[in-house]
Amino acid sequence: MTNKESIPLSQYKELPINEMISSSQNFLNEIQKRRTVRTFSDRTFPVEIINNCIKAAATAPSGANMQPWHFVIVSNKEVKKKIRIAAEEEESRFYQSTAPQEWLDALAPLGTDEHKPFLETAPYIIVIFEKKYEELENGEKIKHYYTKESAGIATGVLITALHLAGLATLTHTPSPMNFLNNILERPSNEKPFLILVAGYPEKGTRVPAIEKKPFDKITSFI
Ligand code: IYR
Repeated sequence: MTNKESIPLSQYKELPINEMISSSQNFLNEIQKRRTVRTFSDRTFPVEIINNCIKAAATAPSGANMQPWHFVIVSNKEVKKKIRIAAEEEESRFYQSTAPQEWLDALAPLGTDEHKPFLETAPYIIVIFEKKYEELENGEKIKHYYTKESAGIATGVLITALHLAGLATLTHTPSPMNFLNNILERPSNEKPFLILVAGYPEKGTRVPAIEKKPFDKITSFI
C-alpha cells in the first residue's frame, strides 16, 4: 500500500470470540425489531438526536472518501407541507397512471397509496442528496465516484442509528424527486437520493404482515 501519510489504527480493539458472538447476536436481536412505519406521532424530540445519527451516517465509507452526500433536516412546518404537496402530486401520477400493473401488484402488500400525511406529521424529515461532483468556488468541478453506493451505505447507517436511538423511520422515494432541489434550494450537482421520515410511531401503529427471507435463501457458502 502506498500511502503519503498514515496514522496508527488506534481505535480498533480485537474482542474475544465469545464477545464477538454475543455482540453480533445482540445486534441481530435489536435490528430485527426495526420496522418501517407509515404513521407517525407529531411529538417532537431534540434535534441533537438527529444530528448525532447523521454524524454516525457520515462515518460511512465512500468512493475515494469523497463523502458525496448532503443531508437536509426539515422540521419547518411550511416546508414540510410544501414537500407533502409536491410529493403527493408526483405520487398521484404514479399510482393513477405511470406505474405498471406489475409494480402496483408488488406494492399491494404494503398498502401504500398517493397520500403522504407522514411528510407533515413527523417532526423531522431528512432529505438525503447524493453529490455527483463538488464545485469549488473558482468553478472547478471535482468528480465524485460511486455516489449511489456511498449514499446508500450512509443511509443504512442512518436508519440503524435512528432505530438504536428509539425512533421509527420510513424510506420514501417519490419519483421523480427533482422538486426537492427547488423547495430545499439545493444546487444542481446534488441529486435527491431518498427522503427519510423520522419520529415516534403513532399510538396503535400497525405494520404489514411481511417477513424477511430466511438466511439460507439469501446466502451461499463456497
Ligand atoms: N414511491 C411510491 C411507491 C413505492 C415504491 C416502492 I419500490 C416501495 O417500496 C414503496 C412505495 C410511494 O412511496 O408510495
